[in-house]
Amino acid sequence: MVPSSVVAVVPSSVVAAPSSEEGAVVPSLEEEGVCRPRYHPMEGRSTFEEIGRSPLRRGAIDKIELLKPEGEAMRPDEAWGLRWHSCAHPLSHRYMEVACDKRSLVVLAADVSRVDDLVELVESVGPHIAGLKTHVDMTEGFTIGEWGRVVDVAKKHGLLIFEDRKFADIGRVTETQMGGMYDIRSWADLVTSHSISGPDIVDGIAAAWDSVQRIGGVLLLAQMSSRGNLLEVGYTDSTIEMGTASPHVIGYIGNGSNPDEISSLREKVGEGRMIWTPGVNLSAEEGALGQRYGHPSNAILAGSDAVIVGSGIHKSEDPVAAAKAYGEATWAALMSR
Ligand code: 5FU
Repeated sequence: MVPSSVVAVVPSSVVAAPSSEEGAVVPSLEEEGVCRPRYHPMEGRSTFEEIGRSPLRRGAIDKIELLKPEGEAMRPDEAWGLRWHSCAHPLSHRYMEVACDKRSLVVLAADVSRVDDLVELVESVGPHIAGLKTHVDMTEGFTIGEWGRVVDVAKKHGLLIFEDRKFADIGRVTETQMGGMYDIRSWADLVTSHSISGPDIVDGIAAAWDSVQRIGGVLLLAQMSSRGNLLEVGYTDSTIEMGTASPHVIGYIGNGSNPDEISSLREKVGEGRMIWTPGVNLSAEEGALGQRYGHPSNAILAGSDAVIVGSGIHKSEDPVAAAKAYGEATWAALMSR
């Protein structure tokens, strides 16, 4: 797998961030230094690390010819305001740029079990989405070679690939689970993790990416959308504390079905991390097996940066029209917040 060349512009004054025990300093984009989050296996600590200085920040990010919906792309700093300037993780900027190019804050939850169907779905809705979320372990007859087709089609449409693995084990085991038959470390840009086992899980994930010379971002589950979940306010607060201390944590999963919960999460998280929200559907009825839904516009207005939409798109009679409708609703909400 080709090593990632994704970088971000951050102030050089905060590049040598302290170890995760001390809490990492979260950089902002006020100066033109280029850095990436890095796990140091020998020292067992994580820092932001300067890797050069360049005025050509956009040029440093993988260039991909995007198939875009009609309309002029907006400059991401204008569209995202403080979020653009405050988020330090390089992949957060990549996501925000793609969202501007596509005029969509939709991450497709591609919950289909055949690679052929997955590729066809992403190929068709690609121009209207900004990210691709997978559950690789639902793939029937998985082979890493076939999975390469999913990676290719995501890249073709400029999409970050987000494996919603919801890791929850100790750091060492999680590092191993990033490899194995699915080899998540070699193709996923983002993964989800629970915080239940403590902060070392994040370094375990980062160590796995480091071992294949890639960087990635972790979304910690601070809230969930499912009925009766046990992620109560105290747990959410501790999760944010854990995330704030690590340069690898790009942001949090919030409950997209409840704008009040999203607003409260945003207030606690501040501007420096992403909040991505599942539990979103244009027809906000109850979903299957305890899933709850809210409206995409409300989620974005409440402070979410990406709505994660599954059945609202892949179960629709016209997935392209549905993806377009979700994209338009989320973009309009971003423009008015
Ligand atoms: F962390 C979470 C959560 O709290 N709720 C979720 O629904 C993740 N999800 C994922 O979002 C879930 O695993 C599905 O892949 C997706 C939602 O799919 P839906 O069809 O839009 O309900």
